Amino acid sequence: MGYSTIALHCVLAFLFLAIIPVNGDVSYSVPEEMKRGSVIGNIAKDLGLDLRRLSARKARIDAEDNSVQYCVVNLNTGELIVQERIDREGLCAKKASCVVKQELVLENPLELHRINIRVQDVNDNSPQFKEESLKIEIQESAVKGARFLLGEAHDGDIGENAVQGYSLRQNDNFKLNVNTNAGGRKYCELVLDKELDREDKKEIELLLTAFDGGSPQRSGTVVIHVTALDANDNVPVFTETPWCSFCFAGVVLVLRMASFLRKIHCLLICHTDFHL
Ligand SMILES: [Ca+2]
Ligand SMILES: [Ca+2]
Ligand SMILES: [Ca+2]
Ligand SMILES: [Ca+2]
Repeated sequence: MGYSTIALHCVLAFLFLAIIPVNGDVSYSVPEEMKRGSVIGNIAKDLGLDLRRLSARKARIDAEDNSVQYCVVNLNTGELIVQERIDREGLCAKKASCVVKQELVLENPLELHRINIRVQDVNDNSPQFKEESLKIEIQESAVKGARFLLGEAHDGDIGENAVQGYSLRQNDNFKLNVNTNAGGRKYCELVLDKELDREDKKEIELLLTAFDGGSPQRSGTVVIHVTALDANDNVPVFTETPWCSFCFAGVVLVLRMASFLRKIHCLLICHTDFHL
């Protein structure tokens, strides 16, 4: 195919698109995850179309740019009906605005209407930590006020439906400090409130909860295993055991016997000298 033929096709395609009348847009705002078969709105009514001619004009929904066709039009009622799952997180991730674009196509004469479906977030995700449990090792010599970063939980939802805060189950040694990073996300750290004593308690189990601001509220938890590492904070101390007591008594007895024998020996020598 030569360049001239391609150019001709391009021109024809352009002319074809140019002569399709694109009429007014229509917009709807719907919550994500509506059930299949749910009614988004009455598009025939909203566009002022003649309901009796929808079938004759072969009214149908097309997906713009060949993406998924999320809805269909009911030719009897003119209603726009959900056909595919509309998952805001899958479509738009963390974007603040999420719009699905579809088209209503009519024939005789050919007519297009753009449909913008604004997808509203629903609180259908709970905050989640990367791991089910965390392990932290802390020197028992760590001082009160020492901080240990815990990171953050993730929630696929946006706005109030995303993570709003954290809480730490009541315990003897730690408090929780919640900060906000440059991107506006909240993260937390453990703050040592009462110093550890490995000799008293080597292992401590904490429960950290992240919660969102949705309604109903959702939350996620992670167990934190804290291990107190040994510091050389004890001087050696002798302790009296039954065995040591026995040893000590034995030593005393031996010394006394030695003293007694020395006295006997002395008396014998003196006695011998007296007779000589
Ligand atoms: Ca969803
Ligand atoms: Ca959501
Ligand atoms: Ca959520
Ligand atoms: Ca120690």
